[in-house]
Amino acid sequence: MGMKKFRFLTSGESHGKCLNAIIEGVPAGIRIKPDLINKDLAARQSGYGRGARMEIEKDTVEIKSGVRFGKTTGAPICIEIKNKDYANWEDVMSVTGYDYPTEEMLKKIEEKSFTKVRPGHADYSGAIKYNLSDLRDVLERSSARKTAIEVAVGSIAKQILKEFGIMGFCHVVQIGNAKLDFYPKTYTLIKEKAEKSEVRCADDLASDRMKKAIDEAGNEGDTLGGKFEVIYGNLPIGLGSYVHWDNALDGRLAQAIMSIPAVKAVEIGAGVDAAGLKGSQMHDEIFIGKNKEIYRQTNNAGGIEGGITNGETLVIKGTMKPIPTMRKPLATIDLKDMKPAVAHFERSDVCAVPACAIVAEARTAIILVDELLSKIGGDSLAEMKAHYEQK
Ligand code: EPS
Repeated sequence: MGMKKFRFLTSGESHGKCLNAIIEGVPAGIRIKPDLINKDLAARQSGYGRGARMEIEKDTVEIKSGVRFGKTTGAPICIEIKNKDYANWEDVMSVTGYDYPTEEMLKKIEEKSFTKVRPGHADYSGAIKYNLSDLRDVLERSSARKTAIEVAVGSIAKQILKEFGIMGFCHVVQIGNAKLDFYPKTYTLIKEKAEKSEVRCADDLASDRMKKAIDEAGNEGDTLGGKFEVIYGNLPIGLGSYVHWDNALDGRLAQAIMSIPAVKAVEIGAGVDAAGLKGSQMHDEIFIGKNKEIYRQTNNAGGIEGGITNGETLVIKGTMKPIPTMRKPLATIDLKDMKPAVAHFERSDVCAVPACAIVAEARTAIILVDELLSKIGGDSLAEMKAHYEQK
């Protein structure tokens, strides 16, 4: 995606040494708290239905450059998360070949190679695109493990946004067929309740139904998808643009969230329900209060009109498909001999919707901070704040 001001690249494999990122465009003077990054990383790891890998890892960030005495200096920031599981994969994920491999090493490498493609994963198209014969090479980078470092980048973006009072959260509204029917009245309540739930859902009864659905799917060797919401409040009016399609904020957010592994749909505000509404039901009427303040009573636009923030709360929904790595045998082909086969299974999650919501919250922050920096500019927090006052 064409980022404008806040740019970053990540690298790393699921079972390689580490995941890392270099971030550029962070103004000087921003206080970066590693504890807040680690809190987001822990949130991404949590959630009922996660697999055994999450018991091995305890994702923590190491800031390697660009921060001094707790504050950004304006230099690029390098961050790293170590894969604890690498200790069990050193031979299989070795960067160099072996001149004298032991029998044991060869056995391990062979054991971890696979050619039976998992329908729904990147295996088949990835092997053909990159001309790879061992699907291990596709799995390692296509794995959702890489979203850990994206959450760390997003956490830094969130710390910049917080300087301007812009805050967000996410919550789960559906897992399988279990839905959140009754929303707590305020966003504060939704956030508080969701953070206490094992499935990040703001209603206890719905949480129980979701957990039950996960148990049932897990017992059958199956997996479940679902739906989540990302909410950001206190946004200034004017982020995004109607002038060119690639600058429309709804378009940029949709791209950022659609490209999270397993996401199949993104909605803003009323989203797909807009199809059945009349114009008079859909559009959020504008009123002026006693003190000349402008307010609305509805937010079907989800905080964006004409591709631009309109000062209302940003509401995005994302839909995640069920994870394609599953114990239940799926018909497929073996690329080794092009014969029918049963798909490869490697330990996996039954459901990762709560984790996906955390990734979406992080990616939203990345787009919002990029838009904020593009709008107001500034090489330091002080300069940004001065510009923000004048906006
Ligand atoms: C993940 C780590 C992975 C998977 C999961 C997400 O770890 P491992 O493959 O070692 O079990 O648990 O990835 C997938 C299910 C997938 O299909 O990509 C993580 O850190 O989020």
